Amino acid sequence: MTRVLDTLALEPTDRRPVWVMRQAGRYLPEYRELRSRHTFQESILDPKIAAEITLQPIRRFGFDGAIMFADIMTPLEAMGIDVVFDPGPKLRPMSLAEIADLPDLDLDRVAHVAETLRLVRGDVPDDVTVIGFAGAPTTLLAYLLEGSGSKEYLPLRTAMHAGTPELDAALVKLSNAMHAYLTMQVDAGAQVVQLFDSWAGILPRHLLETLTFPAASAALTGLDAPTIYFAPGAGHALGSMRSIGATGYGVDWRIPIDEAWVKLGTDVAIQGNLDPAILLTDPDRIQAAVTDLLRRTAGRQGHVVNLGHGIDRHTPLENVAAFVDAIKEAH
Ligand code: 1CP
Repeated sequence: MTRVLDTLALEPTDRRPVWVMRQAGRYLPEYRELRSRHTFQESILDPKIAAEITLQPIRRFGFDGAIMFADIMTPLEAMGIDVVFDPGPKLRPMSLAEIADLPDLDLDRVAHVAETLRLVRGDVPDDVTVIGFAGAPTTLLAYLLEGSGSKEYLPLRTAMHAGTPELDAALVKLSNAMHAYLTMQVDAGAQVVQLFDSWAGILPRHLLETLTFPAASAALTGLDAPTIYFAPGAGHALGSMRSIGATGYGVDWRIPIDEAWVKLGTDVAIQGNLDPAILLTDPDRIQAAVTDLLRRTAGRQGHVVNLGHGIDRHTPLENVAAFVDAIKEAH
C-alpha cells in the first residue's frame, strides 16, 4: 500500500500524501526544455517522453502521486476526432447526434497511454502512487459541442436543459468510452484514477444530479481501483455528489475543506484544496495556508493534499518546494 491508497481507504498514514494537479507541465524548466524539442501531441504519443514528463515532478519535489502525462482529449482522438492544441484543445464543433454516432473507443489507438503507465509504474519508487485519469462525460461533451474551451458553455447548458434522447445517447457514448479507457489504464498499472469534470460546475444543481453525476458514475463504476471525482466550481452540489460512488472527491479552494467534507460526508476521502494562487505568494504565506489546511482536516483519516485546481505555469519552483516540505514536515 502507499500513502495515497491508504488515505483513500481511510486508513491511517505517517503523514498526509501530497501531489498537485498539472504537476507535469509548464512551470517546470525540464518540461519546457523537452517541449522545445517535441510538440505537445508528440510528447503524449511517445511513451518514453510521456513517462519522462510524468516522472520529472516526482524527482524534483518527491510528490506521493505520479499522474500520467496525457490530456483529457487524448482518448477522443481514438474515437476518430481530430484535436489540435493551441495551447488548449481545438476541434470541429459537433452536434449531439454526431457525438452519439461516434465510433467506440479504439483501444489500439490509446495503446501508447497503456505503455506510458507501464513505464511509469516500473520506474517510480514503491511508495509513489501511479494515477491515471480521464475527462468526465459532461466536460468532454462541453468541448465536443463548442469545439474549444469557453467562458459560458452555452451549447452545453442548452443541450442539458433540452434533455433530448440525443443528449442521453451522447452521454452514454462518452461514459462507455471513458469506462473502457480507464479499465485499460488500471490493467496497465494505474493504481488510482481521477475523473476530471472541469466545466460541470457551470451547471445548475438539478442538472448535475440528473445528468452529470449519473454519467460520471457510469464511467467509474466497476473499475478495479479506487477513484477520485473532481468537479471544480461544483460546491453547490457537494451534498449529492457522493451518489457517483467514487472513493474520494476533489474540492476547489472556494469552500473551506472541513465544510466541504461535512457536506460530502466524512466517510469518503477528500482531496484538495489550496488555492493555486497561494503558490504565487511566498514561503511564509504558503506555510500559514498549509497549517490552516491541515488543522481543518486534523483528527480524521482520508485527506489527500492537493491544490484546488491545476498549478499555474508562473509558479516559482521554490514555492512548490515550500508547499511539499510544509506537508512533509507537519504531523
Ligand atoms: O503547451 C503545453 O505544454 C500544453 C499545456 C497542457 C498540458 C501540460 C495541456 C493543454 N494539457 C496538459 C496536460 C494535462 N492536461 C494533464 C497532465 C497531467 C498533470 O496533471 O500533470 C492533465 C491531467 C490534463 C487534464 C486536462 N486537460 C483538463 C482537466 C484538468 C483541469 O485543469 O481542469 C482539462 C480541462 C484539459 C484541457 C486542456 N488541455 C490543455 C489545456 C491548456 C487545457 C485547458 C484549457 C482549455 O480548454 O483551453
